[in-house]
Amino acid sequence: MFKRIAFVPAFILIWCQGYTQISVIPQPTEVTLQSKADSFSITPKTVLVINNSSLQPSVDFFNLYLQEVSGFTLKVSNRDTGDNSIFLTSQNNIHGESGSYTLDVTKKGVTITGKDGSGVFYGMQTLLQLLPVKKASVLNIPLVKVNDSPRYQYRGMMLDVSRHFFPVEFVKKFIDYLALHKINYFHWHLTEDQGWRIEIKKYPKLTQVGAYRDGTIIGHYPGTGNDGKRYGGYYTQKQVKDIVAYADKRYITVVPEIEMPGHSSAALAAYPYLGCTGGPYQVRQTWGVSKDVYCAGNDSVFVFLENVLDEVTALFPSKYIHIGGDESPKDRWKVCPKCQKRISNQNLKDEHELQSYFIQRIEKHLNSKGRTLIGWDEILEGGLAPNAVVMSWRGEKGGIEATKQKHPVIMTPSSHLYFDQFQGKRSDEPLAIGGYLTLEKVYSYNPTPSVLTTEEAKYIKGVQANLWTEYIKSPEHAEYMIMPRLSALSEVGWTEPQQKNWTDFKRRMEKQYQRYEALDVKYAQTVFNVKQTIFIETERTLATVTLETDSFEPMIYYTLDGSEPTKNSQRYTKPFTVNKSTTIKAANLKDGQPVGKTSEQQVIIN
Ligand code: TNX
Repeated sequence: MFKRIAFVPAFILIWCQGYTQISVIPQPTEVTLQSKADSFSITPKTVLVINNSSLQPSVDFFNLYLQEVSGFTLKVSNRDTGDNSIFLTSQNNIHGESGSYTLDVTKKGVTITGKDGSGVFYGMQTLLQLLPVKKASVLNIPLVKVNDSPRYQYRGMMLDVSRHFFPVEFVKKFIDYLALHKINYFHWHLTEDQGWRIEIKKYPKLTQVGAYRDGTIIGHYPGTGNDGKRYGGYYTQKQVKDIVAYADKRYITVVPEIEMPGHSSAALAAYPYLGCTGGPYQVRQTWGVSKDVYCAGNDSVFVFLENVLDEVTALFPSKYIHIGGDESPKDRWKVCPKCQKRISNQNLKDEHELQSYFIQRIEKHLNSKGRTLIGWDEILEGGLAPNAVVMSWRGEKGGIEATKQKHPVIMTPSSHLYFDQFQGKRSDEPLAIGGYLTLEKVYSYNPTPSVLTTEEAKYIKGVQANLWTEYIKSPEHAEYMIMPRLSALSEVGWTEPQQKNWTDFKRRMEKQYQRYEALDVKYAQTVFNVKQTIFIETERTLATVTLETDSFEPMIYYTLDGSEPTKNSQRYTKPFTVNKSTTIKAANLKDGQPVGKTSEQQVIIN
């Protein structure tokens, strides 16, 4: 972080900047601070220079950010005007994979050299993080040299827009957040039991019928009733194209997910012939898993899905197309004459092999269009489709198995990367699906399991976090769930393990919170809450109390008499013991004021 030292020589107050450490997230491969005192000043006179119009998206993003955080923009030129410029160029001899870059800040100017367009973009993201976070017309940045390369080529984040619908404006904001974190895949979960969200011209009822439900359960599943309110929405193909182009300018590929054979109630409600029983079906109003799925014995289901996928591939240039594949019960298939006939005609062993037949048939179609199928790890059951990519969500088991079968894998285990879980103590947090996923736990994740051989490890293509939205109804709540955990994800996907360090990450996050605030992000402040860990001895005569937060160098104060902690209370420095029953109240104070929530815990001693 930057330190400001004030001194007063002869009547004039001069602020001199002293740089000690910088705070870039994700942590780059190599950062060298060239000077503790000198800096380069970006002013409204500084010029952005690009020698190739393909780099325009990087300067456009730079100016959008600068306008938002600092209140001005820079002129863009295609000629180097000498000093006081930020020069962006791409050269494929830069060391490392796609996305690699070098950044060089001298007293005279800045040079960003990317391996490719995305490398330039990421170099520019790093430069944005060197800016002071406040409105000013002179922005001093430290003289640094950065060499940087991503660890994985797939760094993703998923948004479920089906359980709850999010407007185009928010989807774009979400994409901006990914861009700021050097994340390059936006997995867009577009179809579900509770809503079909993408216009398909050939099947208008998918959105006329499938995009709306007549109510939603109240509270946590199974709920305390139904609100009876019609709910829904969808994206037109025009909006989809606009979002794909928006993401493309941020070097983000949008991977659409069209769920099959399960999680398809909305499509069945629109076209009941797609199910085994012929319906009627309902756009689901509760969460969980439905037994009604696409019929695997009916050829017209494949005609339908292939037509849908043809419209989808026309909208999304992504090489990857996600077809879901998760949580598809076999109940209907077991008693469906058409499904049973398919099993015998195709010499399949059981319904798992029927699912594998289903996915392989879809894969053939996608492959014929030059696309690669991604599925959740259930697609392993009954045999993996020959060219499929596996997204491992039920832990790492499926992912590990897929690497042994030489299939590419994206790790997204629910244990570490499901951002729909509570990020702090349940009573302090908004309703969530369950679980407990702190910033530290996300940060600790290593997508390449240590049990893999070097050869197997090559199949781990990357990592993704998911935001399922059963309990997330508003953009503000979605922001709260992803921020700050997205910052931890970015470092998990980008930074080599030997460069990662939890304490230093917490230090760098202090600056990141300021950036969030400058961008008006409604981030969760749970990291500032004091967590109490109490260890009670077997005889219950003594308890050891540890107080900590997920923030850097907290100032924790506590009381044992039930009163609110203030700066005059006991300052916590190390674990302490109590030998009688008491209530421990602890708070994290910044400039004497509490940050985060005060925590309270009762200890019973015999
Ligand atoms: C499982 S993850 C699901 C989703 C739910 C999620 C809730 C996956 C492939 N399926 O349908 O929303 O759990 O955490």
